[in-house]
Amino acid sequence: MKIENVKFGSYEDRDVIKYTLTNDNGVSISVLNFAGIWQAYMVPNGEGGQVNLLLGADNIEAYVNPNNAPLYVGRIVGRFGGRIAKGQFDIDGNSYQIPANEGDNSLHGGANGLSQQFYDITTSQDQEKLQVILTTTIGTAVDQLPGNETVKITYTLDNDNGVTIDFDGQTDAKTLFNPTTHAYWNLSGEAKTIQGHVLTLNSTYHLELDDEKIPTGRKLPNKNTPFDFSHPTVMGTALQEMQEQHVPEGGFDDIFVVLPSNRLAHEPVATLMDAASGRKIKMYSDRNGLVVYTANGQHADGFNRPAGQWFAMAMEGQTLPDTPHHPQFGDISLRPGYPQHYQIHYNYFA
Ligand code: FUC
Repeated sequence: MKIENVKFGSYEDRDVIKYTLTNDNGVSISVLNFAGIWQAYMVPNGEGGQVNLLLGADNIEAYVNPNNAPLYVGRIVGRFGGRIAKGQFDIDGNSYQIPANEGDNSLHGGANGLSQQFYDITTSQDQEKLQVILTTTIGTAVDQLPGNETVKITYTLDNDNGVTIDFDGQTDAKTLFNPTTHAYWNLSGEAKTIQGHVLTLNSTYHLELDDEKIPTGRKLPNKNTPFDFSHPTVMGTALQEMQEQHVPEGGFDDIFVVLPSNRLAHEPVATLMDAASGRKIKMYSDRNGLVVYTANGQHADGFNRPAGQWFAMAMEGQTLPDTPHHPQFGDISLRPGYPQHYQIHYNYFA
């Protein structure tokens, strides 16, 4: 087991540092102090080498290139993931207005959210696991949201090759907290898209969205649609069905209602397998939403998969978006004195 760090470049006159945690099996994860980027999840490739299960780049320029930055590759997204209609929300009868950064709406924590921040880093290890702990305090002057919110993101790699991301938030004034990871998966490790991946979701419904991708409030049944991943389903087939239905996105950018993983019934929200290699990830999340985004029509250069649509897919575990306007979806308010904790966990199988 070991923890190493190396300079990964610089951005905004600050050093970007890459932390690499390696377990007793030689499996490693790498995380950056900028944006909490999860840069690598390296596992044996079965041929004596290693493969990165994640879309990643080996230099910071690829991530911050203005063409690529809107993909949020590997970043921690917050204070909220997804869209808040018109940047407007109420907490306990008080109204708040935050700036729009996508049309009239606020997306992924706004223009200067957690995905744009540097974090302070500590590390720790014991016999079973290694951790890199990222903390920052984000306030109104930075991202225009109310409250000074202290956020702690903990990446843990264990000796079973599993990865856990813990999200902790606390605040000095009422605000929002619905963070997620924008990691993109491509388990193939080759010049391939995710069309050969097989996806299973613990989901019966997805959200109806308007043409700005804001939930209408209706839940639509997945059954008999390309959204039915209740049984292992080849992504290429589902994507082709989406294209036949002429969805404007040309793939998935959709919000699934999932059964949260909990202690009593610890079922994954998602299982993703690369059929050719047999590599498989089981994803556990304690929240009721999962955004599946297949990087449609994206031509992002500089990453470890050839630029092009469907070169990787994000699975964003979060509370269903736009809860301020759809209280039945949940509550992402964060109140002083009531710290909040969320967790996403991945098991790896080969
Ligand atoms: C998902 C999508 C968005 C956006 C982003 C990179 O959360 O819902 O449309 O493109 O990822």
